[in-house]
Amino acid sequence: MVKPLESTIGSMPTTSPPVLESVKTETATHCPYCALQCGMIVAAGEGREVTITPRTDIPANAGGLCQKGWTAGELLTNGTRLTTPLLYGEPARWDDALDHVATRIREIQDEHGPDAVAVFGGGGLTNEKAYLLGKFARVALRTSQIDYNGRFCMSSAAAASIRAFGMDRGMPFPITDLAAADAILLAGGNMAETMPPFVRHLSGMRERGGALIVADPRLTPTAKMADLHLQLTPGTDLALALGLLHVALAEGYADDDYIATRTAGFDAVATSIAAWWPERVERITGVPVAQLRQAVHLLGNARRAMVLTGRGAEQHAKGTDTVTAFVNLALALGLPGREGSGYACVTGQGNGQGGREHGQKADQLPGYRKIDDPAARAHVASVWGVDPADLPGAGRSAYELLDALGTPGGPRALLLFGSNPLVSAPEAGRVADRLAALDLLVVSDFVLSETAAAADVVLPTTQWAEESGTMTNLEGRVLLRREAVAPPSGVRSDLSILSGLAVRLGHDAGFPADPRAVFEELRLASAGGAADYAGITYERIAAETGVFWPCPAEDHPGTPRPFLDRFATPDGLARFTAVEHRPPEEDLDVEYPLYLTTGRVLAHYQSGAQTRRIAALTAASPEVFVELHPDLAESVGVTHGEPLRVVSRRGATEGIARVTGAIRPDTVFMPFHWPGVNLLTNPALDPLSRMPEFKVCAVKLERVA
Ligand SMILES: Nc1nc2c(c(=O)[nH]1)N[C@H]1C(S)=C(S)[C@@H](COP(=O)(O)OP(=O)(O)OC[C@H]3O[C@@H](n4cnc5c(=O)[nH]c(N)nc54)[C@H](O)[C@@H]3O)O[C@H]1N2
Ligand SMILES: Nc1nc2c(c(=O)[nH]1)N[C@H]1C(S)=C(S)[C@@H](COP(=O)(O)OP(=O)(O)OC[C@H]3O[C@@H](n4cnc5c(=O)[nH]c(N)nc54)[C@H](O)[C@@H]3O)O[C@H]1N2
Ligand code: SF4
Ligand SMILES: [Mo]
Repeated sequence: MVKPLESTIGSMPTTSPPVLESVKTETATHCPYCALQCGMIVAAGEGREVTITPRTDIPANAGGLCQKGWTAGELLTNGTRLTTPLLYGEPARWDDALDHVATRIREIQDEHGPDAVAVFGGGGLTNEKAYLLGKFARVALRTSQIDYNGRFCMSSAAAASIRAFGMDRGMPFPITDLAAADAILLAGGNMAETMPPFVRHLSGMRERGGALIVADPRLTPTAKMADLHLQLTPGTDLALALGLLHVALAEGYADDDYIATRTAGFDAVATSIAAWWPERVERITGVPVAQLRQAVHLLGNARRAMVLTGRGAEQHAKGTDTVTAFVNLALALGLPGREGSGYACVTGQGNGQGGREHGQKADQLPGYRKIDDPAARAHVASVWGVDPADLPGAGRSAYELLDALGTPGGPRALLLFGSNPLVSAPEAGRVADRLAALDLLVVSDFVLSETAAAADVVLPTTQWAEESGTMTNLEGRVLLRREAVAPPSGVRSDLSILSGLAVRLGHDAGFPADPRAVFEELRLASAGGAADYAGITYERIAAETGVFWPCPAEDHPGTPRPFLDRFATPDGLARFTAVEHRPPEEDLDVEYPLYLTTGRVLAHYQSGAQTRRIAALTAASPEVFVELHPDLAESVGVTHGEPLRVVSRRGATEGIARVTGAIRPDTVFMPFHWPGVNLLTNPALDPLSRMPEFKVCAVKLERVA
């Protein structure tokens, strides 16, 4: 038994599934989790049990999956799955739940105005959902108050890419280019745990003799693979990048022809870099001068080189300037826009790239258009059949939105799709207070996440393998996620929820629940924008294993490497921008003498809402831990495996001490997959991207009696 859509998977090699008692339907689709969007085949039989095998036709994973991917099927059958709407904690009928939400929205907006209702989305939502959510906010709610968790993810890299290249295609080349490079500098990424199949591209490069340089305060599994590990102090990447550029210029590695013909603004940066001599950079970053030089030699002597950033470098109140400094280095070496070389941000969430393009951002309309651009408003309004003057303007960024909830003048209702901010937002204790101050909190989810548990109305939704839609992976390749099993009875898709609410708010048309219909409209709305999907169809995606945007017409091949001839700036030149290093927003002092940095472990995903419900993953990684150096452990008087309290100015939490020489003695690391860690983090925001400072704040340690 083969589903109709299967006839369109083209050259996909059908790997034979394990011997099965009954005939299974095989569906070629993608992983529910991260931005690598590994291709997988989901084989489903009579019940809802599925077997997952990796696809070999998707270059990003080429036959690989990580533990989260292999075990993703459990999400479908998990006993913790939501199947009934909850109205103030009680099971409710769908009509009653949706009627209640619509009535309360009307009442709240009548009393306080359209902006009293806010929407929060997620980078895990399909393009169709992200698009319809943005349209729902602007057209059905007429609110400006919409933003999403991508603000917490790659927004600094996005802002820096737009500043330098005029466009934000996180990785502006196919991922397979990595293996052909001769040197790669990875600042603040731990792909061996966050995207394990990505590692094959890095090791492919190393097997060819290429060099990997990793900047991380911890000797991570990724840093262990590296030829050179720069174990910098948290929050000092900006100084590091300035120092590398200083050495590169001083030692004659600047690509003068490239700088002259493909860039603007170099002179100001060259002047600003003069004071960043290596000894000064060593003092700030802790990276020895010899290693700074070695890194520059490896990059500068490479025929093809790449500079990559991950969240470690980006999630800072100076994240945009930090990425800009790395981009300046890449530009000086002549890398971006050259085949086989370049700068890339390694995007995180499943649809982290597509989710930032189609209008769930506070300042954005579909196609990566700016909401304050009159031409963009006119185009999108015409697709939506509304008056451009009726479209709201820009709203608050994610943290500012959460922080304003229930305050005088702030939103009084929040509709949340695809995020668990009670666990994942900075200074989460404050966010909990703000959510509690709302008149109405509505959460759509398929599990009772911490945030859903605090909601007035919970709407149980379909998940990855139970619905179709497009996802744009970290390369900018638009992929098709296909329905592989029928959803359990009682749940509705996010699109159907939006559609049902829109009808109740007086919009009988314009909010289809069918993903394909939404995608057809998205194509029109994005046409002519930076992220142009006009030429992409579900059939093409299936036949071509994905299409790279921009793709303005059906006979256009798509754009794997958008910057080869020119950058997306008005004059086609990339921009250097002079930036200055500054210390973390909250630096060390006598009372809080240690840096806390946060991040991920292999077995868990994000707030843990999904992976903490999967037995194999909780067995692999059962509890929150505090990674600390043996010297520090000794001075605190704690041994490996003992509980430990970590305290910041904003809150306190506990974890099990994990004593290891792999971390700097002045730094502790905690994963944020469990509630508690974000009680500590600092919500200081980057002035441009509004990214919070997740990666560095000051803490002290206390023994637990
Ligand atoms: N297993 C797993 N995989 C995931 C996810 C997950 O939750 N779990 N989430 C996905 C998402 S949304 C994202 S955004 C990506 C994130 O992918 P990564 O960016 O690889 O993940 P992080 O662990 O947040 O941070 C990477 C590294 O930054 C280091 N770091 C901390 N502070 C600093 C600093 O100041 N400077 C530098 N240079 N490094 C620092 C940390 O030690 C850590 O090893 O992963 C995706 N993949
Ligand atoms: N301290 C610290 N905090 C961080 C970070 C860090 O490095 N350190 N990283 C930040 C980053 S990079 C990110 S991306 C955020 C992520 O943090 P969150 O935004 O909380 O992301 P998830 O945990 O993936 O939450 C997604 C929720 O939506 C549900 N869900 C998944 N798919 C769908 C869907 O299609 N529809 C609906 N309705 N629901 C869905 C899931 O079950 C889950 O409950 O965390 C940020 N917070
Ligand atoms: S690397 Fe990411 S996309 Fe691939 S299997 Fe793991 S979680 Fe899924
Ligand atoms: Mo992320």
